[in-house]
Amino acid sequence: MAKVAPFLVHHVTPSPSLQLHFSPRNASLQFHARHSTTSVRCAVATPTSNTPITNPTGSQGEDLFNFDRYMASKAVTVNDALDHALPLVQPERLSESMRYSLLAGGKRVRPMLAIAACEMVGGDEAAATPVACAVEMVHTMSLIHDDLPCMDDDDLRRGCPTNHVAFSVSTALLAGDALLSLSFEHIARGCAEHGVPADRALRAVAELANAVGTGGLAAGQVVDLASEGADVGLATLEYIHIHKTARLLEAAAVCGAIVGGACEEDIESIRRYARYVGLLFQVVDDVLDVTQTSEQLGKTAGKDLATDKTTYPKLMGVDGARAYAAELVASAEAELDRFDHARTEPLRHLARFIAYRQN
Ligand code: GRG
Repeated sequence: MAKVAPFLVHHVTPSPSLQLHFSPRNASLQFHARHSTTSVRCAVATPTSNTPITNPTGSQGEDLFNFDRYMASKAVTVNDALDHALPLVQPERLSESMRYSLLAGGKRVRPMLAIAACEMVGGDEAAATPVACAVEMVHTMSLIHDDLPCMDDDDLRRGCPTNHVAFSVSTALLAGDALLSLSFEHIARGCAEHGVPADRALRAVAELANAVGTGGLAAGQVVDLASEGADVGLATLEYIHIHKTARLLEAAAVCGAIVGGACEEDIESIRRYARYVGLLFQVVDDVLDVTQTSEQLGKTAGKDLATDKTTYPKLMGVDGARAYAAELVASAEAELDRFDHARTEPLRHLARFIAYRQN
């Protein structure tokens, strides 16, 4: 039924030689951003012995580039911009519900991808912020909908009751819908305000729209739901995750590159980088589900096992999934070799951050 993306086929068998064991880096960071009505707390967790894959170089702290500081500064920018993008308006129940999930302190990985890609190709943070926020709005919508009783039926997200538990199923559904439409409005208005040429804004809208619908989230979710209880193989699993997870990360990076004025070759390298990172994200997510607690994850842990869901650890074993993740980091970083090395630091570190994250 489903096809594995051609450029990923050679990764299906993980290489045992990549199962390296070095000390993980030991860095942690917490920061708070105070918003008009909502307190947002984001944390970069300190790796523990349950690290999904270990960092073979430990290099995140060794060079001059400080990824923790970069990430914290971008998250503050994005949280402030999201706060301003979504004021409390009438009817308050709808915007409260949207703000509840949007400002609930996610890792902001997708916005950071957009901004870092834009900066790597010579654009600036301000130009990328509207698309970065738009992608986070889409991501938040997908989380709200994913948690609904008709989908995953979850009651814990980012350590808090899910949107439909805190509000109601109908309000959560509408909050998701409203976030989706706000995302496109935000690109149109925000790009114009920041002097992003209209043709770039239009291209970013098309890229993001494709990642939401038949080219991404909705397609992946449909195949995922249809696969429940079935004996799913690696090709279908890869299809689901490339669409459900990787495509939105890809759109984030590509939209950042587009508004930053990248050439076609650079956009395509960034697309491949982000797709590897997106798949990596899901492989790590699957490993975390079986190695971390609900408290550490801020969502229900062990759910994949409990529901007998097909995951990378189930198909490859936990060590096999870790080795596959290590290969994906290497492939992602290789896509950055064509760019000036210093400018690639944020995206290289971001790939490693996703690989070694704890939640
Ligand atoms: C309504 C058109 C339409 C589409 C929605 C529900 C759905 C279709 C798709 C589900 C997509 C989904 C929830 C995929 C999982 C992606 C994923 C790994 C989420 C976790 O991302 P993190 O770890 O979360 O970045 P935080 O909380 O840090 O933002």
